[in-house]
Amino acid sequence: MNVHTPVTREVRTDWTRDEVAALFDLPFADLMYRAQTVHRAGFDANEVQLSTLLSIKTGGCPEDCGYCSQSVHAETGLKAEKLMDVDSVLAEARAAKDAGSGRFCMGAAWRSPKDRDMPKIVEMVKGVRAMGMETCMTLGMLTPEQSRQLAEAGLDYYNHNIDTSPENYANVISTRTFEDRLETLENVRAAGINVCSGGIVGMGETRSDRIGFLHALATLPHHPESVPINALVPVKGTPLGNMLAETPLAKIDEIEFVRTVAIARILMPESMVRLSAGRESMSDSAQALCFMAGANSIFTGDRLLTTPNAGDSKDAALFARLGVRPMTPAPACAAPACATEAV
Ligand code: SAM
Ligand code: DTB
Ligand code: SF4
Repeated sequence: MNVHTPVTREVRTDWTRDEVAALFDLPFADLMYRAQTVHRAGFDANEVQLSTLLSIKTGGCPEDCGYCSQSVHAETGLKAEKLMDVDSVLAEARAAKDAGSGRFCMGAAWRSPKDRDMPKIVEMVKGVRAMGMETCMTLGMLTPEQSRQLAEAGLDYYNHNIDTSPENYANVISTRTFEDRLETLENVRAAGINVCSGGIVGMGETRSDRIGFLHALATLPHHPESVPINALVPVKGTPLGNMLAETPLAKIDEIEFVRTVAIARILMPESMVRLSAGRESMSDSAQALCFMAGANSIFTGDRLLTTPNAGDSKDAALFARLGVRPMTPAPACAAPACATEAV
């Protein structure tokens, strides 16, 4: 691949690893040119979609994800809490809507939801949707039946990240497999819910892992509608947070992060690419490069799930400097529930 290879916005699920590797090898300006061309063919390059996160069930998670503050295996001192009540969740959603957010993403520190939790979860989805916001949940692994229940409640998106390459997965998480993740993604897709799936870079992985990670996403039978690209938020007391504290040079180079975003955009031209966790420690210039590379969504507010986020006033200032507008109304939703109800 070189600057003369034609740039197309064709949606392909047959990308080869060699093609992804060739994109990573491009000179930066050529890569940005390709990403911009693909991005501008499908989106308004000055619009960014806003989503807001809420941790509806914090801490005490039995999984051992090496990056996560909420794992019982980590020593982060985070206090485990019970599932929030529906009214408190709806009050937070209302505040997010009033602050201009279009999508409300509710996250739970579970391996998978218990059937006894489902009625409350369903009420949360219905309540947020009734406010006219898009809904997203991330609750861990789902069965086909749980996926069906969430689809029936009107859930627009389900977030379930593949996190890293198949070959690096066991270095990061040992309590489930990459295939377990794919199985939930299949269940969600089969239920007709839009898929949100991405991962984390900056965990000390190799470029080959970043290639494998993006290749795995781009060769799913359907590209995820949303692709969150997180930069690791190093949390003291987690294996990966401790690793970064001991070897600061393992921190991902910002240019390599921007490359990862640009390649996600090129491989999945119709997906929303979200510049997710990690913005708090990123320079404005690096964020601007990510938007130029085709990122067109962020998490707003001053908190992600358990760690700080850039915050609304910082984002408003950045948007003003860049001439970026929040995407309103929310992009058309393809979930079956959207066809029947006004959003
Ligand atoms: N328990 C559910 C699960 O794992 O699917 C949902 C919540 S989990 C916190 C959602 C995602 O957040 C993870 O898959 C991971 O990609 C991301 N994440 C968690 N901790 C992070 C960190 N410290 N830095 C960056 N991303 C993180
Ligand atoms: C995703 O890819 N990133 C969000 C969301 N999906 C659920 C979570 C980021 C979590 C960052 C660490 C924390 O705040 O605990
Ligand atoms: Fe649990 Fe999700 Fe954190 Fe993993 S990422 S420990 S599954 S909350």
